[in-house]
Amino acid sequence: MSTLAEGISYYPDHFDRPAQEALVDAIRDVVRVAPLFVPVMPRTGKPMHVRMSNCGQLGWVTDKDNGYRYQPTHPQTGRAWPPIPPALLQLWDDVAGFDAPPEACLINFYGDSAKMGLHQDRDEQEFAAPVVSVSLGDDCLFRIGGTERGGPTQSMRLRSGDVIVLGGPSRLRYHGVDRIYPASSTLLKDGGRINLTLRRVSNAS
Ligand code: MD3
Ligand code: FE
Repeated sequence: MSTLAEGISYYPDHFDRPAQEALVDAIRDVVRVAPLFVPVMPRTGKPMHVRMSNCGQLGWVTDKDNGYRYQPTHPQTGRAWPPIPPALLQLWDDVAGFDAPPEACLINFYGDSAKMGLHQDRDEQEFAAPVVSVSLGDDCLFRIGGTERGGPTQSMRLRSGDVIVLGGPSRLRYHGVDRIYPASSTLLKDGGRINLTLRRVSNAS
């Protein structure tokens, strides 16, 4: 583990190849029940580049009319999200440093040309809990700034199996994904990148 800044712990190659394959299998089981959907931005209805799904008691969704929010059901099927796979609950216990378990696991799927603009994660009530991110598949160029829009940013390449924990004063930093490096990994047969983010949404205390 290396500390990249206050509240940012980086675990390069935390999951070995067999563990990555097991995670992909678990996520494939999730998306069979809770299919990937194309999220659209509030008001404009502009589609995002990634496709998304969730597992856990709550999932992050967005649409034109109702905006960003967490809800217990899939926006298209109306079904409850599948449970978070045990290996990811174990990861949270191992690295989050937060007592209460995660309630949501957001699944982002990036195709070769997908990216995600700089944004803050602030749809949760509980900012004391970190966000735990797992990268699977192709490498990406991840960018992180400060807590104000327009400040300086730093970039780093995230690789399959990497885990990064964003907490403390870094919890509200701007961040995004500038690009994917197509075919940089052989993990996903059809290419692309999966990012999993484990989140505590509600305030237990
Ligand atoms: C820094 N996902 O789902 S994960 C997101 O790779 C999101 O799909 C990106 O941003 C992805 O919201 C980045 C790393 C990450 C996640 C949450 C953060 C970095 C963060 C919260 C605060 C600061
Ligand atoms: Fe984010």
